[in-house]
Amino acid sequence: MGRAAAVWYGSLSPLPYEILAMNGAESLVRTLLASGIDTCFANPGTSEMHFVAALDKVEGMRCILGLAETVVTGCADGYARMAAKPAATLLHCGPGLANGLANVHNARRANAPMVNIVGDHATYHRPFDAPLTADTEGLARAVSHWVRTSTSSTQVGADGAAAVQAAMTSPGQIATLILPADTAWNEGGAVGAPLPVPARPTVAPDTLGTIARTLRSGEPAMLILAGQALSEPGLIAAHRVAHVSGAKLRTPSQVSRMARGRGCAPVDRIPYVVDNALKVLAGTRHVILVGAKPPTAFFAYPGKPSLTAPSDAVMHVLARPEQDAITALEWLADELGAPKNAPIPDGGAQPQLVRGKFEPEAFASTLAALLPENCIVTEDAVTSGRALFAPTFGAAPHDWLQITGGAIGHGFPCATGAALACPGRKVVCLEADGAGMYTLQALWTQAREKLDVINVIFANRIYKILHGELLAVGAQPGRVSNELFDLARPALDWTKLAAGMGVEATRVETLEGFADAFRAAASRRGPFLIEFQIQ
Ligand SMILES: Cc1ncc(C[n+]2csc(CCOP(=O)(O)OP(=O)(O)O)c2C)c(N)n1
Repeated sequence: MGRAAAVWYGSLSPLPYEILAMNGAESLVRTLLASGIDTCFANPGTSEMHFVAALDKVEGMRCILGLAETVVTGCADGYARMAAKPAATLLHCGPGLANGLANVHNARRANAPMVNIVGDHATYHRPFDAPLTADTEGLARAVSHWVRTSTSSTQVGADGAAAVQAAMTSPGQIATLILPADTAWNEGGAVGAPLPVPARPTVAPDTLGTIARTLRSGEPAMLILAGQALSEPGLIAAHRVAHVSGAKLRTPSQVSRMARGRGCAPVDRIPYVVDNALKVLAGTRHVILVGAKPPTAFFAYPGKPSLTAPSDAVMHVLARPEQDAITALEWLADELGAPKNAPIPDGGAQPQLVRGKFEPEAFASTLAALLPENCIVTEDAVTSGRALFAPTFGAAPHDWLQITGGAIGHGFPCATGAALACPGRKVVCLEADGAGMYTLQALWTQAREKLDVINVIFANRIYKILHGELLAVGAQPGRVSNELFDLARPALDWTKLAAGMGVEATRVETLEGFADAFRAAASRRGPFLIEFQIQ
């Protein structure tokens, strides 16, 4: 292959080096690297072979194999939430993308940026309707903010740069680039220069003024905080607003990422159970959304409302998810005359280790006492996670990531991606056993990459939540429902499942056993799994 002058596509000036003549795949790898993407979670097939070969040829991209596509996409979500930039995923044709959709959906709900590269049949092969031919664009559109199919190797670099730009656009978007095999293997590739990312839009002064007046009225108000507002500066500013105005603070039932622990301003979430959510919001006259959506029940239940705020409450938008919520909150706090150092409420009593059987509150206190300083918690613990949020405010400082889109099977891959994004931090993955079975292959990736993750499995051997949901929708339990919600026949053995994927594991049955196992896992490096038999 002869040498050629660097070929650039885009408006920014080229990097000061010469690039060999290249195919489309190589131009894409170089484009991603030039745009700051250096991690690729992958599960490739034949149509992606040239992209894989390009990854071999070009240095700088960390490639991580996931043994199921929903592991790949869940890893990219966890990575993006912690790195605040996208990873690339590499997926195989429509079916590979389809396997990964559930966790792309969760990422989308978290406003996590993601660049999916989906290989597909060569353009001229598509009309023959070979077995893997699918409506790849259609599948991509269902979960992506931006979708493009490259049409020529000469365009692939520019398409890649546009995909990164779309993904990085506030508040973080899903960009899916479909790469027909011939656009990857044909020569003529040109590296796409990084495209400028639009700045976060600011909140209009009129909006700020209106909300300041509303808060001055003294009528009962609640700020619902999400996204950027749940970062440390966002929470401090929100607390100043609450301190001076008397407004209440809450998060939605699920948070994509929240700074928490001792010294951090604690804000509890709106409960999942509709009746409890209605109680929390009762009496609120003004609901002020800060990067959040109007509070909505997770599901409809006969006779219960969809919206959980009082029907006569006025809905205000202080900041849309893509807007600069931190500056808006700080402005509001200053405008209302809040002291800069308004006291931050503490996170409650010092957490204590508790002994005995698993009980949600007792476990929460024990976990709070054990969480390592500066750890990252990923939570997909379903019913076992319901009591964890507030009692862990008094733990050591940490970040808390939750499943945001309700598609269970998020915790393991999210933890895996977060650990890759933050190699110096311990990750604690709280996973329900039913949810864990969707993506347990992520344990293998943790072992392979020697990631510092403590996985805690709540082994109740049942789809517990569904027993409650059955009654909540007004249906009656019976033989079939009991059978469909049962995971005990045969019993899942998580210590063996983990061992089979190279992750050391132990089983505990008491809180003191859990504390011992957790401390031991926290004192060493590498992945570990604790199966907490709770039933
Ligand atoms: C992708 C996906 N499939 C199915 C469901 C429906 N679903 C919700 S919770 C649940 C079972 C949860 O059981 P488990 O994870 O063991 O938690 P537990 O209820 O026992 O706390 C299922 C199947 C879902 N939310 N997402």
